[in-house]
Amino acid sequence: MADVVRIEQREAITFVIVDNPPVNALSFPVRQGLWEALAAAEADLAQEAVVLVGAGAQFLSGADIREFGRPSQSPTLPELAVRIAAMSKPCIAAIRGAALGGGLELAMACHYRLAEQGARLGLPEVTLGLLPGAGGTQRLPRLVGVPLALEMIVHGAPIPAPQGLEAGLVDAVFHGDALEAAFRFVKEQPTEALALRRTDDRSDRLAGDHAGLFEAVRADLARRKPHLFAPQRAIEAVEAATGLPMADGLAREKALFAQCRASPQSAALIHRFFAERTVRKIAGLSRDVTSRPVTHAAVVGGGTMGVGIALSFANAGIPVKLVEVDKAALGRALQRAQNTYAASVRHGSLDAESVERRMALIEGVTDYAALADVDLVVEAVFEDVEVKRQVFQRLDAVCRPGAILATNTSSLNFDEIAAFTRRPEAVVGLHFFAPANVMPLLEVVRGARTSDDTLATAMALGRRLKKTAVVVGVCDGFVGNRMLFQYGREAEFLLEEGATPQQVDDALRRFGMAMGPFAVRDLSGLDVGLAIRRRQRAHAPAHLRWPTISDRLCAAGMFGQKTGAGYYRYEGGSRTPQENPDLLPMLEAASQDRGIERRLPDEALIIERTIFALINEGAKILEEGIAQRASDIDAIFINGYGFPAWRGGPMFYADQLGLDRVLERIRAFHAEHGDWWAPAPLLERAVAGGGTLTDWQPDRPAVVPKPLVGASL
Ligand code: 3H9
Repeated sequence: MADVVRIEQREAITFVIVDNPPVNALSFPVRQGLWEALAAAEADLAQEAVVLVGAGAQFLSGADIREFGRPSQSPTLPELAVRIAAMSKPCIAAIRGAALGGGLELAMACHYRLAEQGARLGLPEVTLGLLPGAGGTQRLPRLVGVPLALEMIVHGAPIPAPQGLEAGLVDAVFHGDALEAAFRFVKEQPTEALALRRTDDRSDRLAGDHAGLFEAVRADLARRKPHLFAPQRAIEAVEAATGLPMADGLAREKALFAQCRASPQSAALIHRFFAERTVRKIAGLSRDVTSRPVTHAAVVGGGTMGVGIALSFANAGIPVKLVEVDKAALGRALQRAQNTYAASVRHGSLDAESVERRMALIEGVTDYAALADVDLVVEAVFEDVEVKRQVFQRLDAVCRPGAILATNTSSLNFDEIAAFTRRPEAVVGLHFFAPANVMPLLEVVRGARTSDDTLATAMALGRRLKKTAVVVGVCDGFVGNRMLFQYGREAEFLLEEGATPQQVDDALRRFGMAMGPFAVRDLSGLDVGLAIRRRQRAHAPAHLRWPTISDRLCAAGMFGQKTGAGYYRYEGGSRTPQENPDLLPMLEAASQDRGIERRLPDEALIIERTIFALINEGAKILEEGIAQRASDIDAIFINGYGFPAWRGGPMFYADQLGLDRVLERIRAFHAEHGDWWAPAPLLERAVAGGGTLTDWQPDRPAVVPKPLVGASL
């Protein structure tokens, strides 16, 4: 038997222990080991019950996702679940940590389930573009009823053990050791032998007419997540449980699972799963590097961004000092924090007690001397290099040696900021995305002199703040904003050529973007980018032509939602975009200035012009070493820019489309629209060599900080 599964016996109980670090995924050797262990327990006449447990922190975290895409090997998970269900001796799952996907499916095939108080039980397959394929869609509704089963399977969120107990998913909740709890459970049963209580034979929780519920869930999904393939198939599978005998239901589940597994969405979502974990691997960082503890933090600047960052710390349980220039500004900042929490209470995502606890972690201060003992400070002041100089020099003077100084700059020269201090090795960029307490992305900027332990500390902090932290090198806009600039520029050019904001936004939303580019600009304020655009233009080659619509709107005082008009009009403080009648004359004037006749582009062209601009810039960023790998760029776009996860991110999407096709269009755009579209050499080479962006490996081991394009920005 494979040593990832071992057997221990205590009296007449066989414990089958899965020990497959790090998370007890059900890889082939585990399945094989389980199969053999079950057979051995069945054959041993002295043994009366079998307990399934996981060694380490998790019970079983589901199928080994790395095996998807390879031919399946018997015993498969569905076979194993059927084997467990048919055991002639009672099987008990004793769950500590996570019982997810195939892990919970095996537990549901068992005759009894016990869960530790803190355990989490779920079927998250839809997050991988799949549905539960080892009987989960048939057994969960039999145990907990159709409404909760649908909820868990269609949305994929795990439930805590106590809720599982209430719902009938588990039979008892325990504290402490799983083996001990299972032993006691068996011994304390009133009859000598536990009944073989098979989930498959149950139908009581399936009773009733659920047609209306299925239709409502279908319609809700179609409205809220219109692109997603797997959740709709998952509904069909659960529906089968209510109308078909077990064996037929399992067959239906198998067929629907196969459809999902073959879908491009599943490939993309699995890519996303690994991308979000691979970001933690920093090439060139010695294994000996350890992160420093961050027990006390500070944020300088109580604007929207600074407060959002302070809230992130408080949400993670880290005491944070919020620095403002005077009492009045501090009062406004703390009020902003309080208001944000009050909104969470209104929406039901936080209770008043948690708010009180978290607010108590935020201490407002106006004197930098209060920062003498903090471990890390995040600067979030106005984007002006002189202001930053003053802040960093003061921080450098008051903060203890070894304290990390981080900047949230999104557009200034990071290395220049680090050089304002006598500790550039302890300076790192922490580029949060607004609203910082909500958005899951954190770009961690590694400057020319950032030390390895500073970087490791920043990455570990990102994880504590529950962010997807991605290391990026220094350049104008880092990874995300630099790529977004190309995307936005093309979107604006499309307007000058004849499109309307609505048309472009709708096309990109149908493509799957969370919001269209013009709605985003109106939300963040067109004036925000004005200074950046001016600076970029001053340093760009003179022959490049720039779009003019944003500037025309700004000149007319239309900065977006905050002024009631921008690319759209917003009536009476509403956030609902309506056509802005003042825009059309600007669009016409821009077209006239360029001497072009306005014509509506088709949707495919809108997508290619914007998304391929992202891809081309992404390939340049990769080659420059600003991002470590293509999947890091994908993680950035999914977590920070509303790129559809089910397309896997822009780089994966390019690979899926075929890089030759992408390059052909980029070359055509280059010929038609000029140098903005100069094809990335990496793309040219990947096409010539038949490679993909996802598989591309840099020649050098780590993110190499690059000097900024142009002079000091
Ligand atoms: C399924 O079960 C299908 C069935 O219905 C039907 C089949 C027929 N496989 O997340 P972490 C790796 S679909 C392979 O940082 P944590 C992960 O890549 C499956 N590898 O840990 C990382 O590797 P590395 C349904 C996996 O403690 C390392 O483990 N199940 C798997 O923060 C640590 O991961 C799921 O979707 C896996 N299943 O969180 C559960 N899981 O160190 C997916 C993890 O090289 N897993 N790895 O970067 C999770 O949600 C979390 O990993 C878990 C632990 C909560 C378990």
